[in-house]
Amino acid sequence: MTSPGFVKDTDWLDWHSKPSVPQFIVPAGAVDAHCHVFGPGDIFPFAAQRKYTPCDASWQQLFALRDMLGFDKNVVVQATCHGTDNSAMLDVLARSNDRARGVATVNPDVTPAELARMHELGVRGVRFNYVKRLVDPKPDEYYRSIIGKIRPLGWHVVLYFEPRDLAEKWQFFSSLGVPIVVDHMGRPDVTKPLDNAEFALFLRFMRENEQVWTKVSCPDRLSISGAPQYADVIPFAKAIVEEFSDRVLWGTDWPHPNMKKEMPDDGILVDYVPSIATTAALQSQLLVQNPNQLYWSN
Ligand code: 0GY
Repeated sequence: MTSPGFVKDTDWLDWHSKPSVPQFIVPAGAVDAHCHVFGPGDIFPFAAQRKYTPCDASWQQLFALRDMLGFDKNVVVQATCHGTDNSAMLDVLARSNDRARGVATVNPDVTPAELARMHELGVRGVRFNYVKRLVDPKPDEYYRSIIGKIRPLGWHVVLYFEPRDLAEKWQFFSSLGVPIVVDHMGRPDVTKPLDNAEFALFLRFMRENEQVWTKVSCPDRLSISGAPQYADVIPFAKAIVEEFSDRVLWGTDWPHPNMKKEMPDDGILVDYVPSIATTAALQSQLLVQNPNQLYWSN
């Protein structure tokens, strides 16, 4: 599952070859709002500056998973192994028959024409990644100049950060002036009590900034207790879903980059959803209304 010319990392775990069919039937129109593609590397080479070399994970495999899990649509987030070359992600959008939207990674040199083409194909946001094992840090000005270019298109910024980054970047993140979507609840440390200071800061960030949304995704990345329940993550995700029901999104994170111990079963991840969105109304907001509003309304 790796193209000639690329050798995946020795500790790389491939995506699950036979995920289970979920017991939970997702509502009609459900969106997997966080997933990626990798290559295939012989068609869409991985970036020279990447921090990992993955297996391939193609649009055909993504769409097959979407259908098997019962989802209607995908939001494909540019994976860091592709740097700022968004070709693989844009190719998925072009093939999706309007059933996929994208989040790109761009640098400040991106031109209005390139952004307009991306918008036409279905891109609705850019991702700023603060996780240092994935990308090298950039100054605030780098990101501000990108925001100046995407604002006219009505796009949002997806932020991927860890708890200490929020404390450090609070002022900057609070001043972006465009909608923000935070990946994986800002990666809370679920070994700490629910009322821990870092998670309280994250809740405050959402309370004080009404344009901030979050993905209650990736229990597999956060959990110590593990599958299938991901019991230690539930209180954190459930608290967010209940307080910010109109600003939450959910996604599989397929093909699950950089999992080091165990590859999650995507069917089990779908079965986790009712434990954090406990009513049909919350499930509908999380999986249908919210992502459709953010990604398919403009
Ligand atoms: C995720 C998480 C990770 C990786 C990436 O783009 C990426 O490489 O997002 C990670 O390693 O934590 O959301 O897929």
